[in-house]
Amino acid sequence: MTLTTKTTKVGIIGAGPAGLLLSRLLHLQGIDNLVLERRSPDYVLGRIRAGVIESGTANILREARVSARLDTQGVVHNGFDLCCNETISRIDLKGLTGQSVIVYGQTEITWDLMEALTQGGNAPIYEANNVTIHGLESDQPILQYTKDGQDIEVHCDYIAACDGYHGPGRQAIPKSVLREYERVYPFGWLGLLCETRPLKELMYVSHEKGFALCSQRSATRSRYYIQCSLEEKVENWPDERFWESLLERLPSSVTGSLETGPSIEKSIAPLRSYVAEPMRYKRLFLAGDAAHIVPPTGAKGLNLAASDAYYLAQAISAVFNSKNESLIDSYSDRCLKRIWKAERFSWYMTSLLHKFPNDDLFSQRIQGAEIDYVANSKAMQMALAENYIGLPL
Ligand code: FAS
Ligand code: PHB
Repeated sequence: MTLTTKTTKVGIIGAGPAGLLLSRLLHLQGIDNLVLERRSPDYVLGRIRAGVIESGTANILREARVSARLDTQGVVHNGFDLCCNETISRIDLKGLTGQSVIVYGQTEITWDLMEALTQGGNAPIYEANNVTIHGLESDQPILQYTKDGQDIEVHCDYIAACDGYHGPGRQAIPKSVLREYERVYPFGWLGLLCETRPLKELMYVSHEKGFALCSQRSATRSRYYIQCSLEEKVENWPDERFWESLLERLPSSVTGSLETGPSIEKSIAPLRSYVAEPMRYKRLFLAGDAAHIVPPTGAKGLNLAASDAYYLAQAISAVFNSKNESLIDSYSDRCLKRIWKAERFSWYMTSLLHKFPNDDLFSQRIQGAEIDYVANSKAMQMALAENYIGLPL
């Protein structure tokens, strides 16, 4: 079989938010790049994930000139509710920080980025199989892949592994170099998407039966989650059982007005905190879930993927456009400072609001006192709010 050879400045693995955004930002800086995605565009768009966009992320998307739908269809949220039993405490994001978040689905951001790349003549290569990384010890690392029966290799100046938690990028860093930090939570989230009118604002609930979250995608599309055990299977959760479990966890002032309806998507996601350091090895860079995972309780996953892509695009642009390597040398440390603060906040929100099966009575009392403290302390609510809207880039 003949081998086809291509060259590019930046070879990007993965067409999720990190890879697509990095490709778009580099393209706008006139830096040639190529995205290799193993799945089809429909498969990537079919993954239902994040929903809360930090103001910093919205500004990055504006800089990438992909924010037209975000700015017209995204729903600005000035606060959210924290509930425990029948007590509802509103965290007034706007009043406490002067900033808001935007509710706009990750699927829509992915679509906006795919559309912009295609319009710009830089569409990802989808269904690129068996992507492997070679020559990392050289100045011209190589990505190899197969497509339509063809073996292709891409000679790159840099490789960006935006290939998520299970991708090959992180595996290419020698074990002697890589440091991994992990916390696996003893529960997951069962999520349901439906075409119903959502609650006015997001509602995070701590309940003896477990955590619940009422979120949304638009004025007519809602997203709900309930904490579930890791042994659960989505096929054992008909819609009726999901609604019953959700409603019993919500305050009675809400259950009467919550509109239920048939699910259009249902899935279970395990929760973990994970960080891989460093996020650079020679000419290989990690960005997004390839380097870190947060439990979704803090709504940080997608936003961290965006800030990694933003920092990496800045760093690579400085090399090619200003012959300045300082940003690329500090990329990993710069990302990790932000990542670890988001890991802390996501761990805190998860520890605050979920039922931990093996918690002793003392831990349960401490958790109750923490929730009560947050509900009654402006200082604690300010700390929550400044993390939720996103720490400065
Ligand atoms: P992604 O995983 O999105 O993208 C990686 C891409 O690389 C994928 O398209 C994959 O197909 C591709 N790839 C992998 N291996 C490859 C290979 N060998 N060759 C080529 N391509 C390859 N975050 C929130 O903020 N809120 C949420 O509610 C939330 N819910 C989530 C639910 C689930 C089930 C999961 C898994 C994550 C959730 N997240 C949530 C986090 C999520 O939004 C991620 O942070 C975000 O998708 C990260 O984007 P990427 O880093 O681009 O990784
Ligand atoms: C969502 O809408 O999917 C969502 C919102 C807030 C979170 C997690 C998920 O903290």
